[in-house]
Amino acid sequence: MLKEEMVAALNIQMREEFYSSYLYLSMSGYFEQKGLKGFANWMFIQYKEETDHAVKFFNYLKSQSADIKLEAIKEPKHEWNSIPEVFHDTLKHEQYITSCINNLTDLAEKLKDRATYNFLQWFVDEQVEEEENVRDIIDQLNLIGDNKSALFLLDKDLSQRVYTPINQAV
Ligand code: OFO
Repeated sequence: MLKEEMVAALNIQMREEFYSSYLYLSMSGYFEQKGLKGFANWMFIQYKEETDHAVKFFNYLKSQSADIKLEAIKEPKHEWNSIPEVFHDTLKHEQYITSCINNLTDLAEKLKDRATYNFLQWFVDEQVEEEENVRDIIDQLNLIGDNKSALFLLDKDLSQRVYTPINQAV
């Protein structure tokens, strides 16, 4: 059985994952509006993955017969000044999520909650990959600069990203 402090923290993290999905859906809408279909596709898949992350927390809480509390999700930003700004916001957000996961891991250690500690390891690995993916896009955008043809090619490349559902089971 999970300790109350851990249940509360996991519920908060479930909300943060839903907020991530909300934020990336907002970014996808922004790119759609700009006619950047590939960027929009990349962000739309990001939205779906974040929803999967939230459901993974939901299922874990459920498996532990814990109290599930869906909290209000704040409104995400919906206007950006440039493509790089969107990805810098994305990286900043993912770094924040990494710090949340690390704090949860610390809490699991403090409470000697081995089950939750093990459950969180998937997210620890996932965050490394998430941050790396965003940094790669930022690097490409830096190389591209004002080159419209290169931007067109990157948009084409990002349109190839395909959604692969994660295993939501715990
Ligand atoms: Fe982006 O990994 Fe969940 O939030």
